[in-house]
Amino acid sequence: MKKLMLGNEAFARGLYEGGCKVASSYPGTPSTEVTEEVAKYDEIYSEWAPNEKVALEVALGASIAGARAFCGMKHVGLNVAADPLYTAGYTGVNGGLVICVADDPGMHSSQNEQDSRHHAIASKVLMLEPSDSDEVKEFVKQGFELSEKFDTPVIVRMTTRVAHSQSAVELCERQGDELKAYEKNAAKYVTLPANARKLHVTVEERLEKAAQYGNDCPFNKVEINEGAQFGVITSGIAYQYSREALGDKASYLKLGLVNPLPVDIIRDFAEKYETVYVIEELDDIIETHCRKNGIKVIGKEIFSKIGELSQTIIAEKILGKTPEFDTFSEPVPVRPPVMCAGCPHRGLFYCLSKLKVTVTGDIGCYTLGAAAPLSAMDTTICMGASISALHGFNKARGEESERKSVAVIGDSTFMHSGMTGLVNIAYNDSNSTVIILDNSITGMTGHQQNPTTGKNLKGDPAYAVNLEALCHALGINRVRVVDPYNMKECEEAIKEELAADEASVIISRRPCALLKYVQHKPALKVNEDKCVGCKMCLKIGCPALSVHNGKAVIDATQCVGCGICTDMCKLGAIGE
Ligand SMILES: Cc1ncc(C[n+]2csc(CCOP(=O)(O)OP(=O)(O)O)c2C)c(N)n1
Repeated sequence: MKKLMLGNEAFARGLYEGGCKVASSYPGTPSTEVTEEVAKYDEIYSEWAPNEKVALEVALGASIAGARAFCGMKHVGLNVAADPLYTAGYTGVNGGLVICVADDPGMHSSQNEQDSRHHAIASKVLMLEPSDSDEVKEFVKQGFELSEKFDTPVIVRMTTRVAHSQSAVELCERQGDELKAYEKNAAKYVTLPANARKLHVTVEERLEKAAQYGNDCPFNKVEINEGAQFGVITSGIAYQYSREALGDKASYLKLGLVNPLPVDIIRDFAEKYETVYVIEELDDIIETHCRKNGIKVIGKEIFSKIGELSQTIIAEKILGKTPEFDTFSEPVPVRPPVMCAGCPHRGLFYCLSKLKVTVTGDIGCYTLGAAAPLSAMDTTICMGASISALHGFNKARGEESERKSVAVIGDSTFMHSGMTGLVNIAYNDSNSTVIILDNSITGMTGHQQNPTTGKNLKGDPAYAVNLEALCHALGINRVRVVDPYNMKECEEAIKEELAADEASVIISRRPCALLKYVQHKPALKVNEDKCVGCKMCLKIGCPALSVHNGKAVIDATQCVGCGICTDMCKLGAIGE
């Protein structure tokens, strides 16, 4: 039977069919749906871990115990999980271990554009790269076999377009879910230097063998077209773009096993053509491999390392012509991301903006506090960095900075990697003020549960971390809770904690306005007789508010009656 599936849904299907028993992940666009789909299969134990390092360690533990296991994340998540990854390459596996890493060329929803193939090369583990949903499912399934055959974790690299596009997938039965025997094997799993030195030799031998295997394996395919004018070496979504742009004018070497890269099959293919292009998104990894092996190719001298490729780019660069497409006659309006109407982060950010404090920010919906008109953020680096960067900022600039700087971090991000920064503040004694924006959900990635929300991945009741008690336990005496819909209370709390002579935490607590259980108030209305069109209400950047013909207007389809704009209007022109 065939079914139309998103790449991420097909990934989950591959895990199911491949006999996966344990899955542990941390959300991150564009990888999140893989684990959400896995949760629908009762045969697989699945969970959200607090971060990617924990998730990979859980999956590796399950693999060593003899189960086929999985762990999923976005590209930057692999940086967090890099520590266990690099050593997992040495220990190898027992049950097959498949890791999903989803790259985001074009940075649709990411803070950088790193190419995860570098991690596969550096950690010396195998990497597969599929180019449509059916291939995703097959590669994941076969990834377990490959993992067990070569005794290594196998990373399946997704990119936004593969993860979030649909194509037909052939459904098969589940197989391979028998638990393997676990036998204590310290030489393999205890990476003391004496063991690790031997394991490193094994790793190098394994890579050699896998590169040989790549010359004749189901993942790497040659497609010869009679009369082709040139050859194209490609992988992943770039293969689809190339096929569409160049059709039968080219022959193709489509690489699915992208680490380690084979030599012979590439050389044999390249020898057939005078001109050979390497078409790959982001970095020049296949191209450099070719050059290293004396194979003449054209790559990044015509294609950029920045952003996504497309059919148009490939046609323009290689054929010198722009393909014609049917387009909408009206241009699609630009919709920059904004905090939603009723977002609990808004009131707090307005206070920070009004008080002109320096804000070391973090990653979540609240990063939008950096955008005008709130413009209340000075830094955003990576998850967790707000708290540690504030500490560094304060150590560098001393009391003058401690009195006017705060860190802001979401509840999920605090659980992910904020706690260690807070313990550092307590331990290394800076008078820093941290604001935890507790909206009771992982909002940015689409409402995943986390250890503070009281629910697990399946939505069942779970232990809920008490943030106040946790902050106390980490060494912070001053911990207080405010309601971000109450701007007066927020402003006073921020002023008091900045004036205090010790480190403090303010928990700004109100559930995300989009959560199903949140009851909304009726939409607010503007009293046109009182409104003078001063635009004070627009300073909070609410998408439900605009000014037409000199009067404020509230879009009743968006307004949830949070009342922040009511507080902004000194003339009392906004109310129920
Ligand atoms: C290392 C890493 N993993 C995952 C992500 C994807 N991501 C971006 S923000 C975020 C969490 C946001 O949740 P929270 O901190 O609760 O803030 P909210 O969006 O709810 O305001 C995640 C998982 C990322 N950017 N970096």
